[in-house]
Amino acid sequence: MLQSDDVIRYSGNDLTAKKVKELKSFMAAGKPVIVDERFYKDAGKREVDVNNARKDNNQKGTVDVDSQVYQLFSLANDDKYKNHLYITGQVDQSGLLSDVVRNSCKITFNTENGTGYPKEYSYTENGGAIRKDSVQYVDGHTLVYQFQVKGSKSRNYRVNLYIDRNGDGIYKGSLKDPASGQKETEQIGNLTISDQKGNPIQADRLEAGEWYTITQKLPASYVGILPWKLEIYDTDNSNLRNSVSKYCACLLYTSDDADERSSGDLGGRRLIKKKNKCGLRRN
Ligand SMILES: [Ca+2]
Repeated sequence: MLQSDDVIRYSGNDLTAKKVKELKSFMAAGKPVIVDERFYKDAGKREVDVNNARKDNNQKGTVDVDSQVYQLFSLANDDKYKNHLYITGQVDQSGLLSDVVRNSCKITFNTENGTGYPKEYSYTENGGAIRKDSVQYVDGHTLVYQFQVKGSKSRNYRVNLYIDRNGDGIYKGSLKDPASGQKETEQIGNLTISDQKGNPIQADRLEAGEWYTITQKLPASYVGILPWKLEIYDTDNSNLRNSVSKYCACLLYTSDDADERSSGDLGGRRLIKKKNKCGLRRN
């Protein structure tokens, strides 16, 4: 971050724009970010010790004005974030403590009988090739989740399910339907959710500590490796969220009672090793 006549700044020293965005979301959820006071001229005024020597030779501070960290550190004076951006030496202990213990939320799957989430895409290899008969597929073209929300009893939570159909690692993106030219979302709408007694539950009325089941039959066009993401968030503060992503695979869908597993060609064209099909990006 240092930049002056005798110091060269390498881009690797900076945060990425994505990381700054994540930290902003983190603070917006009421969580704390702590910054070293050496990056501020005066911690009391929370003024960034900016380096803009190209324009003003007196501005030879520690933080490059063009950097992403400058964007982050400047939030010390932004009304939306300043209460959650702490500067060492000036830390409000009680505020920090309440930020640290602030209620967050978490998805917990039922792992007792292995039905907490759809069967994971897996296979065994034979001489470097995928053995077709070893590939694990989801039964009945239906994704089933059994999960609990860990969170606060006084809050409501919403659940969303996404499938990364174009395999770009981004679950909220949209892609064009080649037939209609229309953009479609990767979010699965109208989730079928029930509580432990089997009563239907709306997606935004989930409560902490209760068990829920999602049983979602996928459209026939959902074939091959399907990376999914199950996400929950606090309906009062959508920045308080948690998600889990995994892979599953669906065979070409013909009919409810067809024994799809025995059909040799089905889905085989799209059997691609995970590392080739899907990048490491996550959102
Ligand atoms: Ca995508």
